[in-house]
Amino acid sequence: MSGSRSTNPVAVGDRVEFSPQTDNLPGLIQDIQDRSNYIVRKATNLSRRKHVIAANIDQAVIIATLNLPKTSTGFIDRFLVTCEAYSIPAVIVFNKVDLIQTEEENQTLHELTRLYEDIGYPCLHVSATENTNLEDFNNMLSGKTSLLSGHSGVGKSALINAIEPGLNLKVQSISRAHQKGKHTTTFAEMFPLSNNGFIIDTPGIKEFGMVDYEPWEFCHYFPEMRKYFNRCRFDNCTHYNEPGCKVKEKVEEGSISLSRYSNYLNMLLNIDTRS
Ligand SMILES: Nc1nc2c(ncn2[C@@H]2O[C@H](COP(=O)(O)OP(=O)(O)OP(=O)(O)O)[C@@H](O)[C@H]2O)c(=O)[nH]1
Ligand SMILES: [Mg+2]
Ligand SMILES: [Zn+2]
Repeated sequence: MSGSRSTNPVAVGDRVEFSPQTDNLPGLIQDIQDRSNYIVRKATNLSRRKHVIAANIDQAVIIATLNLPKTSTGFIDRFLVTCEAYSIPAVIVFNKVDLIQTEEENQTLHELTRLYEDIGYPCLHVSATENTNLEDFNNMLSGKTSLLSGHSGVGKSALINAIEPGLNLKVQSISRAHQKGKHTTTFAEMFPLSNNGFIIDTPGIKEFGMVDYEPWEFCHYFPEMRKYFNRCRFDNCTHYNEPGCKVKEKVEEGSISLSRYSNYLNMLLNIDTRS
């Protein structure tokens, strides 16, 4: 693997040819099959080498919560953009619905669900502790390799345990659960499920690296904007402040959500300021 641009030759989810241990010799990975897709984290040193977090992923599942901790739409959209960039189908699972008490919170949950389902991202409402809709969650994962992600404390490990108790993953203690940003799961690990699926539990996606793109290509990662590509006055329109912009027109009309559009701009402008 010399000359590899990756810091790790083998990643979670890789399919390999393996010769088992013989005599006193350790087993050997002989070959790694081509990956259908993979996600990377930028290596921390200044070299351009990347760290492959996981490979051969059928779908990415973002676990989101409205409170304890609150998942922002900025976080959800960044995750979805990453999935689009890597061509990984994404679904959104809202966990801890048992904690939803007010009508306002309930309305927020349903508005978010409608927003993302209209764009094409399936959503589920579950509770790991109250056993709500866990059968749907289980079916969603059945027979597939799923990458599970979300802020620390949203209940990723609790949800896996709820559908696969035998795994007995470590779950944050109640006293710790209210502190944001404490990662109980510290590296990507893959677990087999009885439904013939596999799950890759990752420690948050903060560090996921993005692929390289030009600013005017960025709207490709927003399916509801992608369809207006080439409909603006300028071919290289970034839908920021150019005149004759179809996307901005759709935002004003209300058919593209303002929250998605502002998160788009935030991400776009960060690209511009990136050295
Ligand atoms: N009320 C409620 N609490 C939950 C639910 N799911 C998980 N929790 C609690 O939330 C806390 C965090 O759960 P974990 O499963 O450890 O969260 P995690 O996403 O795996 O966190 P990291 O491994 O740090 O990324 C624990 O105290 C769980 O008991 C739920 O549906 N409802
Ligand atoms: Mg965990
Ligand atoms: Zn435009």
